[in-house]
Amino acid sequence: MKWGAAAGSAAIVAGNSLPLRALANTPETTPAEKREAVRSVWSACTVNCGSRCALRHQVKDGVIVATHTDNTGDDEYGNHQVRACLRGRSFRRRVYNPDRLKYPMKRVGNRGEGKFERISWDEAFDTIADNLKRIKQQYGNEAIYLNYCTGTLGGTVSKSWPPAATPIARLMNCWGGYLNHFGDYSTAQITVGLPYLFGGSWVGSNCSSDIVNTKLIVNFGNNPAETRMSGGGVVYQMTEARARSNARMITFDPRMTDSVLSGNDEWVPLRPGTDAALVAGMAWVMITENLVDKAFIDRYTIGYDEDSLPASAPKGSSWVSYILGNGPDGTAKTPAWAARITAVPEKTIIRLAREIASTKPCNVMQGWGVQRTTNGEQASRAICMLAIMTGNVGIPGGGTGAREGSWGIPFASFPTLSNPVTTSIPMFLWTDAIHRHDEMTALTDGIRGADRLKAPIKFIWNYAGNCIINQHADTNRTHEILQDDTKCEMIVVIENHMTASARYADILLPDLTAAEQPDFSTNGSCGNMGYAIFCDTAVEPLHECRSVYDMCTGVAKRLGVEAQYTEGRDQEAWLRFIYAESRKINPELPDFDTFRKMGIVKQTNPGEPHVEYRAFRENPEANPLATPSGKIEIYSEQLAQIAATWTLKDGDIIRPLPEYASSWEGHEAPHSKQYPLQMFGYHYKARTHSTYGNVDVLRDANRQEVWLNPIDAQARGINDGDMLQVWNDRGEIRVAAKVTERIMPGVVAMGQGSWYAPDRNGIDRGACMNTLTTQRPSPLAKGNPQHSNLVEIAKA
Ligand SMILES: Nc1nc2c(c(=O)[nH]1)N[C@H]1C(S)=C(S)[C@@H](COP(=O)(O)OP(=O)(O)OC[C@H]3O[C@@H](n4cnc5c(=O)[nH]c(N)nc54)[C@H](O)[C@@H]3O)O[C@H]1N2
Ligand SMILES: Nc1nc2c(c(=O)[nH]1)N[C@H]1C(S)=C(S)[C@@H](COP(=O)(O)OP(=O)(O)OC[C@H]3O[C@@H](n4cnc5c(=O)[nH]c(N)nc54)[C@H](O)[C@@H]3O)O[C@H]1N2
Ligand code: SF4
Ligand SMILES: [Mo]
Repeated sequence: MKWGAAAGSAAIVAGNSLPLRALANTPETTPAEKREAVRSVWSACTVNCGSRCALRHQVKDGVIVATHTDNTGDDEYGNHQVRACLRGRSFRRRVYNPDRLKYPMKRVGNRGEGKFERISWDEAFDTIADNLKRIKQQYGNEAIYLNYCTGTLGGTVSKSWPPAATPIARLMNCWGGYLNHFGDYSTAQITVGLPYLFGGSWVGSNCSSDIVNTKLIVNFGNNPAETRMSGGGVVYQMTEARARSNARMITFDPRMTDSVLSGNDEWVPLRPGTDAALVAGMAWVMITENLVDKAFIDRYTIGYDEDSLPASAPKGSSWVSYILGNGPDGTAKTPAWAARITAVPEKTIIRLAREIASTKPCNVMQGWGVQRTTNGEQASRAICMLAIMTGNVGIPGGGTGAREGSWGIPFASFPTLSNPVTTSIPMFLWTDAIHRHDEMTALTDGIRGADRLKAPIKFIWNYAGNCIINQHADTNRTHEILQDDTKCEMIVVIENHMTASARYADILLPDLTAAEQPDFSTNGSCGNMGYAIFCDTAVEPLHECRSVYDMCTGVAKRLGVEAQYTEGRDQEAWLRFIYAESRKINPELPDFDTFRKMGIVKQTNPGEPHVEYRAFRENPEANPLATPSGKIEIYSEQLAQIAATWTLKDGDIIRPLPEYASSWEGHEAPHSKQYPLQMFGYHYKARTHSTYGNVDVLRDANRQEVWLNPIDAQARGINDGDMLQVWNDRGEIRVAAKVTERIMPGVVAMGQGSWYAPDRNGIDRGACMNTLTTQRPSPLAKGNPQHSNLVEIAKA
């Protein structure tokens, strides 16, 4: 939900007698296109970049010759065009890519070796169905797993994430179900962490359009200029809103990001994984200088000081006690203390704490890089403490400290039925569930819906994802686990391209791209203007490729559930059905054929931009939060309980307060002497994760390179452009150097998502970030700490 209508913002999806913006703007073929007899076909870029853009494929003689974007609306904010970035505009280079899969194949060599043999669709379906039946009989449906796959999460029938919303889920649900997962690689730690503060299942924040009401933005590692690049997306919303509010922005990030370059006012670099220490240092200033909004604290929170602690909490366990050094650790979290940990100067901490406390309203926000770390649950909660201490929660121009929210156009989804299997695993632990399922319980590994995992993963459906190897942590370890095909017995990969993960398939099925099939695409992170896109069939299916819906139908037939699966509908019939359902919940939508012609329908959220927890702020007694106390729980009894009962590894920290916790893979870890550089793989404009990574023009324009500070470069005799080796105990990569002051000393960074390409010695020439990351999960969410890595670097 968080990519569209953010969950928790149901109120804004309610009433919708909305003006349709685009009715008057049906797309027209330009005179130039007419002369060349070029057809313009509406489609969309459905990848997982958090945005979602309209594309108009220009088709001549059955071939896409160019791709344009939205031409409806105008340049006016609020009626703006949903313009695609360079990735979407290069869509045809994915359709006609040399890596494109042409026909079904089966593995003939070892897993990962990439040796395949062409087979027929019948043989592919038979093999899959036979193995499913055998595995179900031996291990039950719990042994069948739908892997995390976001390649086309922007589709409706072709949707690849969340697993429960996919056509594969519908197929498995007709036949006894599948092992599910919870959480995601994007937001595992923050999703689990913040509800202990605010309650509910997902904590959002004010809509990005609400920044018109903001005086100061305090940004922890949010980089919309790179991660929300659409013309209908957050970067545009924020730019326009700030142009109206003149809000100053302070960004805390180890890297001077593109967002900092394009309109930031102050960049404050800090060591990765130390945000919670910075917050604690600022809290010390606010408390000792009497700058805290005590009226807000007293009415809306518990656990701030000793008087508001719940009865079960020991003495000295309040936030104020922790900050002032009256808690169990006895350490005052002074700006000097915070400066030593974060590398942010003491004077800066004091100055910014005063500014943040005295400028209202102030929007404290965070990206998700902060929490994709070993202690991300703690760090994400700590950042929210700034919004809480300053009383900015629940007011226009303020925010919760979480990432910005978005409104979404009401639209129905593909019905996928319900899953009879209730067990689910943290998505990051799928490799563990292959080789040590018998150890995995609710208390050791956070298994949900059951006390323990009853069966190992024996069968993996991987539809539109590269997490079999590229995007999952520790490629070398994953490779080892998957080598033994008596453990996980069958991997089915449904893909467009021969990716790193496709090489690990036992059965590899060639899918259609979004340009070769009809579907709908709705609502990226788009501020106050939601939209739906009709993706039409621009060109006929290439080669022997088939749609995922047809593939599922083929397997359903062999499992004896074809009638339940299809209900007599083909893909177009399903689209008409879903659209009719959509018009029931959104009567303003035009009829199906008009929508098809229009291509994009835009609707604006009626009323003011969404303010998270507005009702609670207005009347907390009548509208309590969904926490046990109904208030913001700075001290969480639930977390105290978990900390006391779960089995944790050495160094794993779960605390009732949003304290700073030193990382077992951070600058204070013992092995930081051997590997002195902190490294993370940021989300890079060159690609959406690994998707578009094989488009040559994009690759040439955005090199794969590792950023390092001149001080670290000089110490190692490295010059800009040198080829480097980067390594730790988990693996080694080769990548070019970018020597730049845009990154702080002691920290190095590189775009994540580059294609894993190990040579004969296992050295990854593709410079995939995950050759260096760990499979050890974070303590509470059991999430992916893929931004917490220690490495060493030398000239190759
Ligand atoms: N080190 C590190 N690793 C990370 C992250 C990080 O920050 N650092 N980020 C994590 C995050 S947040 C995420 S969301 C995951 C994303 O991980 P994935 O969900 O694996 O995303 P992609 O790498 O884009 O892989 C999508 C795949 O789908 C394919 N695809 C695209 N369109 C279609 C289609 O229409 N049909 C089919 N069948 N296939 C299609 C693409 O070719 C591509 O191989 O990565 C995670 N991995
Ligand atoms: N172009 C492009 N856009 C994308 C994606 C993509 O792959 N490419 N992926 C999409 C997806 S699925 C997701 S989940 C989102 C991810 O969105 P995010 O998770 O927000 O993106 P990241 O680049 O991982 O992190 C944002 C910034 O955090 C900074 N950072 C790293 N560690 C720390 C830290 O400890 N503290 C602080 N304060 N900052 C830190 C990094 O410099 C980085 O620029 O992006 C989406 N958008
Ligand atoms: S990658 Fe994202 S921003 Fe770029 S065109 Fe696709 S949906 Fe739009
Ligand atoms: Mo993500």
